[in-house]
Amino acid sequence: MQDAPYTFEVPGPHFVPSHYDNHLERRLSALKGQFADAAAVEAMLAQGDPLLYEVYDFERPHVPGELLHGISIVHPGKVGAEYNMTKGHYHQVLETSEVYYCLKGQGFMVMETPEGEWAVEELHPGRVLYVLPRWAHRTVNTSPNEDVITLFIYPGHSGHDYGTIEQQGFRKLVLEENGVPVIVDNPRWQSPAQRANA
Ligand code: S6P
Ligand code: ZN
Repeated sequence: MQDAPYTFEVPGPHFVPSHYDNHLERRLSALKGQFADAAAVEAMLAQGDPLLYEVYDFERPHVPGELLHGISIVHPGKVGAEYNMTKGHYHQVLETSEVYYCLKGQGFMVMETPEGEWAVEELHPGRVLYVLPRWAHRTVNTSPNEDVITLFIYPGHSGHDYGTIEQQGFRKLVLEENGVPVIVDNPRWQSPAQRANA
């Protein structure tokens, strides 16, 4: 871990940081239950386990006052009709936010709150997205053959809650229909009231 102010470069076209501490790779098998088309997941896994996205980040203490930061790279592709995407998560400390700056590609950030509000914002190079506290977030790559690359920054004590999204996914899915992205309801999703009565 650095003990003096530091800089790094993110040179195009690949935007891999000039140095970093951690490199995470997430493959389809890690998102198995997240894609709507289970048969398409199984058919793809029978042929291998494609790399969906990568994260490069810097080691900083997980405490208030620090800002965790790095580069997220979501590769293009689809699972059935659904575009490649990240797992998505709430922050464990719900009242923490995040800034994303899109460096490359076309995609969406799919977001929702525990109360069932939802939002989908487009990502394109040069666009900054502020994810408010309480909003779960997932990056989706709708580019035909380009990575979606973002710089992210969030508070050191945020933590991650993946379980809530793993259980039922996001309220909205991003699918390809007639060659264009469409936002549709996720049939697996339940409202807070439905969940309470389940
Ligand atoms: C962390 C931040 C990003 C994601 C990354 C991968 O709070 O939102 O660094 O970790 O985009 O997504 P995920 O959902 O697998 O963590
Ligand atoms: Zn986050």
